[in-house]
Amino acid sequence: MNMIEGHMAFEPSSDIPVWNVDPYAEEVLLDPASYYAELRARGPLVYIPKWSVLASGRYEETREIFSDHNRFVSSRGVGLNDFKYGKPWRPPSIILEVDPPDHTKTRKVMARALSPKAIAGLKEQFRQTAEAILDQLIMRESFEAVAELAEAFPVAVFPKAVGMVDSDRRRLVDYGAMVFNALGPDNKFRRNAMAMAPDIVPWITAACARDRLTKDGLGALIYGAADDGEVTEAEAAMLVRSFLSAGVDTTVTGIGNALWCLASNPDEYRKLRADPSLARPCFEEVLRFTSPVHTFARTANHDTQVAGRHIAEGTKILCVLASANLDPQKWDDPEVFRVERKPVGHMAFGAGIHGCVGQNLARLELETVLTVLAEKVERVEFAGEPVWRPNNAIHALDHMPLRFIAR
Ligand code: HEM
Ligand code: OVM
Repeated sequence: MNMIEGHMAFEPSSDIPVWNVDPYAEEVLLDPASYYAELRARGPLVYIPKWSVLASGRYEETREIFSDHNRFVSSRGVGLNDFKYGKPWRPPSIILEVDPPDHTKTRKVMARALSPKAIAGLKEQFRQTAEAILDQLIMRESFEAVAELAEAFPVAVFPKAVGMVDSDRRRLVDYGAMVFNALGPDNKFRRNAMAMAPDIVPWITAACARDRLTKDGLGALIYGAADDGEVTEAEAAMLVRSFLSAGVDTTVTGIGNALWCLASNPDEYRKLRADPSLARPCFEEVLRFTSPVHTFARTANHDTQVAGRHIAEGTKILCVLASANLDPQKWDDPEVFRVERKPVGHMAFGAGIHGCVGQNLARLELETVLTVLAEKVERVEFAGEPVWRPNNAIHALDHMPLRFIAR
């Protein structure tokens, strides 16, 4: 068997166009717009020989693939490696990287811990933290918004919400970078991230233990499900690991990308400032426009078809969520950022049974930051060039000098 990046290499059906592109090349990850546009233009599915994968960049088919967990499974990994053939870099997630019936039980426990009711009590703490951070940034001539706001806010509120007794900002952020880079090929981004594993993985694993969590946090709700016999003690630790895998880098990226959207579109910021109740729709538009997770993969578990094209068992399909969110067949003027758009049906949180279980918490974080921003800040301006950070699955800023002009 001819393997490539841990999955079976294959010849595509003759009606699928072949495109010699590397979606994981640095220049594509840094500035993906033309890759997305050409991917959509070439067809509903394209074959990329470099990694022997299909890619789906149109809205309709990306949604179809994500919505059918029977044909397009997650248990063989949601990156390039097919877990049927190789050992994953870490024990697989027991929610993200499983199918029903395994998924059903863990999803229920996580959904309860992240329900609107469970997170309602976090609101006041989130607001106070956002106010304190923004009050201090407004006093500055300029600041580096990725470290000082996009990272600072989630790292201040999220580990505390989970109930972690000792948090470590650098390790939490770097673990997210590892988890998401690991979904791509064995390129320099993945290798650089994996080099941090010996330091970070043992720290993360230890941080998930019951006795390292307070009794009043989201982590304790997961261990409560272990007490009730819904999951085992070991499964509870794995679900807390899912919080730490999925809950930091995603919201860090969401805040950074939101600030980038608003600094780039001053007229749109003016609308948010005039009506802070737009914070929620503004965040949804940020998600559509700059999807923090640009790509998740699925594996065809049987021979099947999409858009009439044959797909063989074992085929890896890159589902390019960021491209689906810019598809002109679905969205009017997709390349225009509009805070009032209300982009119902965007794919930035996925779709179907694996759709982001943390989305209520992500929305609470972003809504709080954007509301306080609109209340306190007259204008958001670049104070230097924003620089993006290449990652095999995340589209995030590396640094972005900003200036806040107080109201
Ligand atoms: C799943 C995006 C925040 C926890 C997902 C998926 C996406 C996503 C696209 C679907 C994965 C798939 O179908 O393979 C995002 C974005 C976020 C965010 C863009 C922030 C802006 C969070 C937060 C948490 C979280 C704050 C935890 C508190 C999870 C978990 C899953 C998931 C555990 C797996 C759900 C399942 O497989 O059933 N997220 N996420 N996410 N997310 Fe989020
Ligand atoms: C996890 C997880 C969930 C969502 C996203 C993610 C790839 C990881 O359960 O570990 O990052």
